[in-house]
Amino acid sequence: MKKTWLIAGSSLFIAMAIAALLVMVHPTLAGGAETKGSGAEVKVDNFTFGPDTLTVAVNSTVTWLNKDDIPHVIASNDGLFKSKALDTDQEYSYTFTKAGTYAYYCSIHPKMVGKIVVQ
Ligand SMILES: [Cu+2]
Repeated sequence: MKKTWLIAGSSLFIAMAIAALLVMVHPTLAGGAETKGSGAEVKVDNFTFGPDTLTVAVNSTVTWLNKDDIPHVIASNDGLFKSKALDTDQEYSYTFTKAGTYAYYCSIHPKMVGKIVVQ
């Protein structure tokens, strides 16, 4: 009886130690309390950005994923960020460290426009 408790207790301790270690090693888990949304995705499909307006918290990383079978380039209107030409299933990420509204477009197809609102 006593031995069973000892085994249960030590395996619980090991599980907690592993959990603590994971939080320390994994920055997105550890930073979860400070930055609300740490990651968000915009899908590029059928010549549109989905969603065309995305609202994220400061220090969020936005990833654009190209699901079209033709290349697209993610370029901010003010030149803050610009991807290389993204082929199918390629992605581009940018981390927004300041609040504001960031308009962007596809430099190959300038009619494709979107907005990232950082607050
Ligand atoms: Cu394009």
